Amino acid sequence: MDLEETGNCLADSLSVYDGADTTGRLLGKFCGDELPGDLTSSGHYVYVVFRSNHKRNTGAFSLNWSAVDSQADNNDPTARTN
Ligand SMILES: [Ca+2]
Repeated sequence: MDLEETGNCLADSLSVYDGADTTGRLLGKFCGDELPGDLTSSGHYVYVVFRSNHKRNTGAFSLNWSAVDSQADNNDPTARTN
């Protein structure tokens, strides 16, 4: 990840939402070159928004994703019956 870094990522940013659009919960908004930690969605949708302004081009970003078994992460026995 290498995006222009500004306060509050107002210039260039990568925003990740937990859902199928921007009405989902914001999991994080990122810029600069510091890698965010792992992000986990609550369901099978993640919405990613990349914004860039006309000033100062930097590198780029890439991302990897993988599916997790939600039941393996959930020790609540009542949730397993759903
Ligand atoms: Ca820029």
